Amino acid sequence: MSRHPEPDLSSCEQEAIHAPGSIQPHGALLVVSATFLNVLQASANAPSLFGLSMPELLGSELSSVLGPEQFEALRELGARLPASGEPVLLRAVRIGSGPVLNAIGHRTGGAVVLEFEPGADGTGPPGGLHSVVAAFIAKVQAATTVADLAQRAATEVRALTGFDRALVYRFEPDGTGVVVGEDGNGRLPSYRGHRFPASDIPKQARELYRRNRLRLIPDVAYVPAELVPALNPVTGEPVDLSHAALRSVSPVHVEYMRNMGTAASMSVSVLKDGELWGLISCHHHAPKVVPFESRTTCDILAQVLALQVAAREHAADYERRVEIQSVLTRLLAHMARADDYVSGLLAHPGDLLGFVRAAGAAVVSDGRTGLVGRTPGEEQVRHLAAWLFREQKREVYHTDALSSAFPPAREYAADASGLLAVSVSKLHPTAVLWFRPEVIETVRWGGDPRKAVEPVTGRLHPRKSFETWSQTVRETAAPWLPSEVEGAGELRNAVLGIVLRKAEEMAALNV
Ligand code: BLA
Repeated sequence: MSRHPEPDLSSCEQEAIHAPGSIQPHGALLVVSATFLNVLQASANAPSLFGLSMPELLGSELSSVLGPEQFEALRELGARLPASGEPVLLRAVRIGSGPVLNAIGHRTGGAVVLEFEPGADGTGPPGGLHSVVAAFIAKVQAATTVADLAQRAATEVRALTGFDRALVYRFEPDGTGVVVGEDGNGRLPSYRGHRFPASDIPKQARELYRRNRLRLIPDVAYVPAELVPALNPVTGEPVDLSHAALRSVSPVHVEYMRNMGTAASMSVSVLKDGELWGLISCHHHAPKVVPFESRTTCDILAQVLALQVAAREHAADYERRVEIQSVLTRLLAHMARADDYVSGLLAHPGDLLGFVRAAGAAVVSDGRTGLVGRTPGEEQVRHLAAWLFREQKREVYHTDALSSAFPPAREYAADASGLLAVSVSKLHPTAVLWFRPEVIETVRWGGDPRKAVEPVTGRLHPRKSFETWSQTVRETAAPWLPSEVEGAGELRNAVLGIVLRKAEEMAALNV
């Protein structure tokens, strides 16, 4: 089975999830003019909240809906809403004798979206939310690995929100996701270490989650409340709810959550260097609302996690680059001292292999093949190099699954599933090849990824079972790091310099 089984998702990715035209009804939403004066659109559940009929609500000025005092306060705060569209908790409001609600506002297009949702329940953590953040910063500084960081973040977010389970979910370069930290009370199954297909969170959802870092589904059994009228009367377009906390979620995802046996979820984006690194994803067996203040605190924790992850990854990358440069310097010296660079490289196997952490290496030059460490046979290496010269136009080639690109490599997959190769000269076929052995990996998936999507009558459906499904991945090696690939490129340039100089010397001698 191929390493990354992925079904065709084009129809998933096309759903306009940012503008569903409806909301989740645990709160109510008004789209008002930028001046705050007129109500342009209202969610179908807003009339009962405000004690007005829909025509009254839509025909009203906001001041008469909220009462003059609350209106003035909201308008003043609303005038300062950021143009970026970031939602802001404006203030608590009370409509008639109803409960206290949080009024949250943000700008979208030329309008303002006001959301009214259940407020703080008075059960915040002792010492306030800032003390949670301060304590978390101290804890993550003590963490030694990214897994440790992720674990602490999961524990903290669960402690803060009371969800049954909190997962830290990291995206891999191929779009799949791995649960790298988890905290739970045992009520929902554990997915620690499990991998999930890329299709579980399609492309446009990831893009949305990069722009808006938080989403909440308090009750998956909700009946959406439509916006009335469906189109914004000023623009004639559906209103963009990308930043709305109440945005109705994709029906496919609702089905996914039901299949998974979860009644409520919240997920917070973890952004590293502006990109979506992962999510902190929380679930509950029963409906659950998380107030704005706690959500914001979770967002801060997620960003602290991201900064710490970035700091550690950058430090590791820097260390590796320094190491590569020092080995490169030694390799250059070996080449300069030897009669020819091939012997210079081969005479110092420790450096040649350690340079890119390879188990074997080969230097192929003008029909000569030198091998060190764990490599395929000489004939096989020559055959492989000929393929590289013929098919691979790039000067630096790397793969962690050689047999997928070059099937004859199946024969020696145990020794060489990873290949990093630089071709120096086409004229006198010269190349340096590094090999990494096969690492047989057992991947535990959260459900069979070949059944990630079930195409039933026109619309795609998510899978029904999330039972662990183990896959044995063969003929792959530990991936090459960007610093190693770049280091190999630098070595190539140095060798090229030597080869050119030699060619010039030969030419001069011939004159
Ligand atoms: C959204 N999918 C999501 C979200 C998560 C997952 C966390 C964000 C919304 C939320 O916080 O609940 C996936 N949930 C997971 C994973 C785990 C989990 C991996 O608990 C692991 C433990 N989903 C499918 C298929 C499609 C799909 C086949 O399985 C498309 C055809 C779509 N998922 C989908 C869409 C969204 C989504 C469209 C966006 C929902 C929205 O924000 O409107």
